[in-house]
Amino acid sequence: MPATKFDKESIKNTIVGKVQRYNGLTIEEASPHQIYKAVASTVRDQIMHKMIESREVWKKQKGKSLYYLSVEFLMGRSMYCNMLNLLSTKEYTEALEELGIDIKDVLKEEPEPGLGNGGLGRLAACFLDSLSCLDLPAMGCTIRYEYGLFRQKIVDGQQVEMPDSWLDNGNVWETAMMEDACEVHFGGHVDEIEINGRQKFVTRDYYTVEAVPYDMPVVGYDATIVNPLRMWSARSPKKLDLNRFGEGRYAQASEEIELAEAISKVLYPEDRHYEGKMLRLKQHYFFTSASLQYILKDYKKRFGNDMSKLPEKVVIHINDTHPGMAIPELMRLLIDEEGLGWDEASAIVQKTIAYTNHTILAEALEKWPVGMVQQLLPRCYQIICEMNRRLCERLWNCFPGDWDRIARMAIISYDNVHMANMCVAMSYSVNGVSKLHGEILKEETFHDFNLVMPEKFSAITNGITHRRWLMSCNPELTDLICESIGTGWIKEPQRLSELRPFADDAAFREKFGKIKQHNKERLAEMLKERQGAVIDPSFIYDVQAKRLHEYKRQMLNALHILVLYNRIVNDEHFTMEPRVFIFGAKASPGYYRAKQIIRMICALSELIDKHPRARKMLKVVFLENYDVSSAEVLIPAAEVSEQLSTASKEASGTGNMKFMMNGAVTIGTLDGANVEISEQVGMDNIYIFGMRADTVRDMYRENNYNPMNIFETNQEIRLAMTQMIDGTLMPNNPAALQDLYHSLLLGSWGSMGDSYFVLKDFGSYSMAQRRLNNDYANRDKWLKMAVTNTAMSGVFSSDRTIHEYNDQIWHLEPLRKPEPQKEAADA
Ligand code: 4GP
Repeated sequence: MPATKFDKESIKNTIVGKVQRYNGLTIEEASPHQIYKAVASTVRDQIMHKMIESREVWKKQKGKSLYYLSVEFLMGRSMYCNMLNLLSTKEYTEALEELGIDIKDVLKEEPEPGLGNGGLGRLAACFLDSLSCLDLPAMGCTIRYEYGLFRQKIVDGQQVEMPDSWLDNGNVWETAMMEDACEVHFGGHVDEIEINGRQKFVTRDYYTVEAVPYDMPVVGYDATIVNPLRMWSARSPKKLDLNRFGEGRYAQASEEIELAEAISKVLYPEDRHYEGKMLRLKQHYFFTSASLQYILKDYKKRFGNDMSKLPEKVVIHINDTHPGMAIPELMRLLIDEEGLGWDEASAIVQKTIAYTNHTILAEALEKWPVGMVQQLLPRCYQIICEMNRRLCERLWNCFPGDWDRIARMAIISYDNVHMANMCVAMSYSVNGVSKLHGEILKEETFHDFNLVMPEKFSAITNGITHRRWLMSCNPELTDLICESIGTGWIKEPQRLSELRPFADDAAFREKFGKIKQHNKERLAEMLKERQGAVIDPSFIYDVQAKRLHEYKRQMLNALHILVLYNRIVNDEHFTMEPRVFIFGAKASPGYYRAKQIIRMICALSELIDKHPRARKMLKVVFLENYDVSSAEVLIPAAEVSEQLSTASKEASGTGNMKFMMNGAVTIGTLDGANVEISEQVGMDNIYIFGMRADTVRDMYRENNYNPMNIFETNQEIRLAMTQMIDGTLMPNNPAALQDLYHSLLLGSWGSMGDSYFVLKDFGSYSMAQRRLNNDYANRDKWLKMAVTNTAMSGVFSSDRTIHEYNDQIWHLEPLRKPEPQKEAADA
């Protein structure tokens, strides 16, 4: 077996050799990017050795495998985490040092794959890391988007979207797996024919798109296994049309190619128009169909043609409903290609597919117009209709005559295919992502299903990989923890709790505080370098970093900052601990109000900077293009973590866990995983405010909330809100924030205004902020809280999450390296 650990000398020689061979240069002549490529491909060589080893064991063990289907995998840069997981950071750092290169300069050269948007995509990436670390065999499946999401620029205080061409210089980590390329068919019509007395369905006149897989290895920390992330790329089977080209019709000559390849261009294409919506449906079907074809091909190669054993060897997990077409597609493949009957196929599907829900927001519960599904996927549509018919028949027996309820639960109703209903009805497991979210799914979102099939429902709280979100992004804190409690926590993260007594140790607290200060300086440098923003590292670093959405209530934070500004400006005796509020957030390109909130934050920043007294105590920075790499610098520097969602709306949150692990103290509502964070650290080590989930539910039900009452009676709120539209915030365009202003006061079409209760929760938030400000002034008290947060964060490692998924849902056997003697005996 080849060596899987490279020593310093061989690393040096390999890097020098690669620069020579690839670029014909010496190491001194090579550019930083050329050096990055040489280093990355050296790491990759090391991984490939491991991969061969891992595949051998996997083949012999013949166990069950997981396929984790997700439209997003927000992986972040790979190089440093790969070195870390190979236990080789020291060797690489020293080898580079001896070559006269600072590893930090090399790491910066790696482009970040932007194959995700938010929580759901980053969760998928953390899961892959933990799966590999726990030696569980799995493959992530997604689309190889050429442009990912978008790069955010702030121009004149507004978000501008730019294409994110992360593949421009190639991707060192991926390998094209041409032998697994396959065809995906769209459109056409279905003919029913009889062959040997059996009814068969054949689709004709379809068009084909080729799916080409690219695999990226995911190494586990000190583990045997290397799991692949498989990214499917769309390619047209058509070649250039030479006739058209010859006629000078150059654009038309490659038109069809472009159309097919549009499928893997961008993540979440704009879907306000028919074409965009259609493209999304194509994307979803494209990668689920390709993945399923591969899964069945591989299963048959390993276990033969008996499909009844599929659920024993394969579990397909769908990360929210986007890959939900896996359900009719697996039915199609089993019936049309493998010759199974409906009942047999349906029983297999219902034992193979598991589903996680990530949101209860009504607008995020996916549905597709019937006509669109029928046109694009005619055979799947037939299958969906039959699934729906059988489901409704079953429901009719449970709820005779209750048409309304049956319509709510049906897969097809009111001319739409309801993906969540299909996923719940046809998978064997439905899970929520925190305790609270699990309860809400059972009691509200899927209440009716829970009456009929309660055994399917569970809640497994999300987690984050502590390798990336502590060890890699906060090496100094990692060293301090290891010095204090040893290294056992690395493999058993819950043992971080051994750190808790150190909260009372003054010397430890001081070291902890120094590291935070150092991380704050590092962030200040990054902000200066990236966008010229200057922040003072002696200020409190208060961070709200997450997607921009009304329910996450960046608006509550912004309004509160404006109130603080007014207090400073209007009361010469008012003082506070100086604080910089840092926001990081991308707004979906079509989400007007979210973009307005970004405008408001940027305007706030300018307003404060202009005021000589205010800027001594307050600062607002909008971090451009918040992504995994910037999060890795931002999070270790944060002291306050803002988790402000309207209770019941944030399914879990995972940013909250990352901040906590790095010693930030949370100010938040009892929503999602904040509830469990508060249970871990205790109410003395967190600032909880605002309405609880059940109160929010009652408020929606009663529908008699009137934000105007608060506006009229609370002078501070009234002043701040008026400043949104009177030219104070937007001197050049006072009307710019009018819609935002109105949304907080007036509802439309009979709904109430301020539908996320910003004004309602303001008072309680402001009081919690006051307490926080006073506590921060007491350094000992504050550091105790910070240390306690880190100490109690181990339970939020995704290793715990993956253990729970495996025990409750997947039942995979970890891959075990064969004993050396046993291997000899086998040979
Ligand atoms: C997110 C949820 O909003 C977040 O609360 C949760 O932590 C995360 O999934 C992972 O479970 N949802 C999405 C989405 O990202 O696109 O629905």
